[in-house]
Amino acid sequence: MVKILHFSDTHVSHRRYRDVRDSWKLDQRVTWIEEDYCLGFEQALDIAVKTKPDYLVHSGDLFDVPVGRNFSGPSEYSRTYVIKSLKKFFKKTTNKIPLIIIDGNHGTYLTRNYSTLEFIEAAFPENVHVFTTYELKDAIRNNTPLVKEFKDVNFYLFPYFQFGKLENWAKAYEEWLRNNQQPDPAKISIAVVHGMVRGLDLHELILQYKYDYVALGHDHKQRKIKKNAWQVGSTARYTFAERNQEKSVLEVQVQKGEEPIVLPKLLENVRSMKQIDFPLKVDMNTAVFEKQIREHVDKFKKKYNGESAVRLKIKFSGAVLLSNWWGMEDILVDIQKETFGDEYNLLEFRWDSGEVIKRAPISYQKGAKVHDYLIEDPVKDFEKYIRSLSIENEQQAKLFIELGAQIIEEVFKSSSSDAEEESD
Ligand SMILES: [Mn+2]
Repeated sequence: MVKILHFSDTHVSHRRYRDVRDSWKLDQRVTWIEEDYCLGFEQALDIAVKTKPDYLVHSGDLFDVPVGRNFSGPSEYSRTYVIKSLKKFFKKTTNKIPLIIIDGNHGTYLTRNYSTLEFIEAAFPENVHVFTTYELKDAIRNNTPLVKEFKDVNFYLFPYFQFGKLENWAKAYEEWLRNNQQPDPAKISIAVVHGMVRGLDLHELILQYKYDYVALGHDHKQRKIKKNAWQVGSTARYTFAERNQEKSVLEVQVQKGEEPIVLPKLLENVRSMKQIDFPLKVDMNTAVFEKQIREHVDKFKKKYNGESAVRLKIKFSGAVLLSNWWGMEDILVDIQKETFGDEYNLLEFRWDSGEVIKRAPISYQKGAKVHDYLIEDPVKDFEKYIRSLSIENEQQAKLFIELGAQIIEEVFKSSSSDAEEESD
């Protein structure tokens, strides 16, 4: 039997810049939110010290950045935190527990053959075994295995790769998988994978082969996929979709040819995230709106304390007059400013009106031209423009807005990482 401790999606160095209180945990060093992801990483290591696994396995997205076209790397604070935590961990466990880490979709430089995991391996060459996306690409090109062999166990590594995006990639990936990555029938065989969408970034064969355990990452919600395959989930809440999730890591006892015994180990210190669902009505005026928003927000009226402060989001639905909405947004900005004072225990205050139907006011319904818009936020401006045309068919209007947004995104695409709901 081998015992592993499985964790993933630590997203260390996740930082938020907009709609958050300007509040440092350590002055000019780290904010509370950035520290949350450091803590998630460290808590997992603390559990590993207690449970003493034979191997520690991280299924990807150790660092949050770089990601996609955002080329900024992890902060010096976070890098140092990771190195210090690992140093402590290896010391407490007398260098006996190897750490295996694969690349996720976060933490690698998209068009460059470099991963942020490399400096970790460089710091602990005896203890840390890193497998990067570009090593995977090399393995596919050269038709060679991506396997780490130990005396008692083989690890089959599957760093993040969207093989399903192109037909010839899918073919090459499957061929490589069949030739090189099949479990050894004589040895405990564990697959480590970053991916969740079958046929796109998670290959069906990985779930079909008789691995004794499949350690999955990428999905932030913990779930059992098959009796031998688990998504462990993230170590800290990341998007507001995770607001009600408890977080844990998995102790897994793996026996050759038997169903693994999987024991979740709860992470105790996880930041609270709350969402208020707020339906809007076309006849709602700004005074009523302000009163109702304040009633919701007043529930967080409590002396500010970074340790327990809440991340809050208001999710709007329904329909509203565009002219009223502009006033409502001004009110939200004012309330946001207030809640970032010391009388509210809030760390973040944001709102999402993406699904709200915004109807143009009468005065805007004639004579609008597209070049009057597209100034501040081209996507939002284009939506305002389409709304100003007062198209009766809502589906058609939405289609125009979506198409316009896609085109503008392509043309104006920024490298900002601060989109509200990012991918896992
Ligand atoms: Mn991911």
